[in-house]
Amino acid sequence: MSAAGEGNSAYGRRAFRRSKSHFTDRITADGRDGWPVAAGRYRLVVSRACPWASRAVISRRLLGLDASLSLAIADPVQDDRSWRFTLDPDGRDPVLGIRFLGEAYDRRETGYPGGVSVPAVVDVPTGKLVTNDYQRITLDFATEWTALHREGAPELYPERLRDEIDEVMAEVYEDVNNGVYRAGFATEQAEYEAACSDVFRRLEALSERLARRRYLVGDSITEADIRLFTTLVRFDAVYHGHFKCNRRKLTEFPVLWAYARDLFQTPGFGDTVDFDHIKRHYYQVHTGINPTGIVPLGPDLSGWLTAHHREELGGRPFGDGTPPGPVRPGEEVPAAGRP
Ligand SMILES: N[C@@H](CCC(=O)N[C@@H](CS)C(=O)NCC(=O)O)C(=O)O
Repeated sequence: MSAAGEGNSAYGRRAFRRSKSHFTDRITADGRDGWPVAAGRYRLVVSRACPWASRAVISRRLLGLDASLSLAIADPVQDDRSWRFTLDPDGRDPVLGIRFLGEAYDRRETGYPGGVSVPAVVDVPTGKLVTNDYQRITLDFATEWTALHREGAPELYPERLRDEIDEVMAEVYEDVNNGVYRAGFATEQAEYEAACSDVFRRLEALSERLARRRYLVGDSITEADIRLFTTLVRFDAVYHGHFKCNRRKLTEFPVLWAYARDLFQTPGFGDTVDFDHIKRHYYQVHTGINPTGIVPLGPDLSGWLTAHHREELGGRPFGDGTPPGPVRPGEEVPAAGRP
């Protein structure tokens, strides 16, 4: 299994370190890296299991980029050639014509020794990978792809709130998004305990922050909420058991659980989540921490659809904008993955 970053400490005895994205070209309005924003030119390759890729799936939908940036969904279970298109007819991505995402990496740089990761944006005409820079992709969707935003698209990274959004996202990244991985892939007791404590200390602080405000920054959904959501939605399904972040479940944090349900029930969030892909990926792929590959039956997902009452805090989910329309035909999450 070539698990970029993730696999390292699952098999060795080194502290978990997330690898940096190697391909960091940006797709911009002015095309300064050679990749101008253009309708129909690029393909976003994701796994619905992956929290970093799921950010991109959510913002693409909230911003209406689904009309101009097509979506490839990889099999949640990689093989030794990494992400593959075995969910598609003949095991080939119908647009790129490839069987493995690694083929797009090879077209970009022959013999690249690093791992193949999602999210990835691929240039359709040449079949070359453009970027796998998961920290940058969604910020560029919000700020560079504006010409292709739908009418009523929300402002996910508004200039006036950027400092605060960046500050919140940095803490969420360190202790929550990546904190659960540090705990899950720890190979020393002390390393695990430190990471697990960071996770729960930060979740407590976020609970306090969200007790009286509907969203993390300002009164509308921003990139910060997307990034916290993608970890929270996986918490009880995989991080609590598989990654041993089990001091409390998400459902035992009243504020965070209501916040997560509120977002889940907001168009563009829950309709992108596939719990089946999430569970199968984590439990079957990380054989270093789950050697049997057995996927647990739980947890019960029905709570995701229950009332959250967060609207009583006010807030305007889409600011001056509007919710996105229905999921595009062919991109619906199969019943097996939904609550
Ligand atoms: N470290 C990744 C960040 C994204 C990431 O870790 N994605 C995971 C999936 S959640 C991945 O594709 N890992 C490679 C693998 O599992 O083969 C990068 O270098 O861009």
